[in-house]
Amino acid sequence: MNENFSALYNAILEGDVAVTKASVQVALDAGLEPGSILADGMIAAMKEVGRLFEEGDYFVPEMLIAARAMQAGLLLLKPHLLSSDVKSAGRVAIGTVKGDLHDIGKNLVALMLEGAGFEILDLGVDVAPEKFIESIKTGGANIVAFSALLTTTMPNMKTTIEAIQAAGLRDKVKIIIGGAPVTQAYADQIGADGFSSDASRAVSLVQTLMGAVA
Ligand code: B1M
Repeated sequence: MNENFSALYNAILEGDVAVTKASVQVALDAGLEPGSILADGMIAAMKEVGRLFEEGDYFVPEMLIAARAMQAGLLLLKPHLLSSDVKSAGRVAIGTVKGDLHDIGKNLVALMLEGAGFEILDLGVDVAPEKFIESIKTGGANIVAFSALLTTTMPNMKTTIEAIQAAGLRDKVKIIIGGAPVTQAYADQIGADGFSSDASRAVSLVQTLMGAVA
């Protein structure tokens, strides 16, 4: 753990919203880089939460309160991660696939894309294929992004691509996928146009693909 962020890290582990917010503010006031506060303080803590869950030391309620603290800290950090003078570079519909309720990673990807000038249609969590289809048909999405955190919900990425194909819309959009269990090999296997392992790589991926759809 990075010593600069021990208070923040521990506050997220304990799910303490007030201390998380205060620690983010202290780090910002000290001039620490927002990207580092996010990666070395906050995401590092969520990784540890996952490890504790795997070890059987944490259960779902602990994961849930840690996630709440993370979201509260992210809200404070958001304006510092976004740059203000960017024009719309395209429209991205993003959602966590059906059956999956994890949204922190998806929210981060949306935040980074927004910061890079993309318009975001955030479809939320547990998103059915029909909702992704609507985002293309009536929402005007150029790119559709799926997130999944569970090995059991990853197959819904494939189902959603098949539904988009069946609706005759596959050649209208680029589809990208991501989330902890997702890999480039899986993206290739299900016919997605791209995969990204993290939020900042998602930005360069979308920029490249927008070049391809523009
Ligand atoms: Co869940 N959970 N969870 N959980 N949870 C994991 C994912 C798990 C790995 C924990 C573990 O066992 N170590 C495990 C999944 C195992 C597996 O399938 N391989 C797990 C499990 C089992 C479950 C439940 C089944 C537990 C249960 O009920 N018994 C249950 C499922 C509920 C459901 O979805 N139907 C469940 C529930 C929950 C909570 C609701 C309590 C909570 C989520 C709250 C919320 O999201 N609002 C939760 C949490 C917090 C986690 C962990 C601890 C943290 C996830 C997180 O937010 N990480 C997680 C353990 C872990 O990930 N190590 C775990 C921080 C976030 C920034 O990272 O989401 O990976 P991540 O996003 C990254 C990249 O993946 C990527 O960019 C992001 C930023 O760089 N990325 C994309 C993500 N989406 C992308 C999309 C892109 C591109 C990149 O383009 C489209």
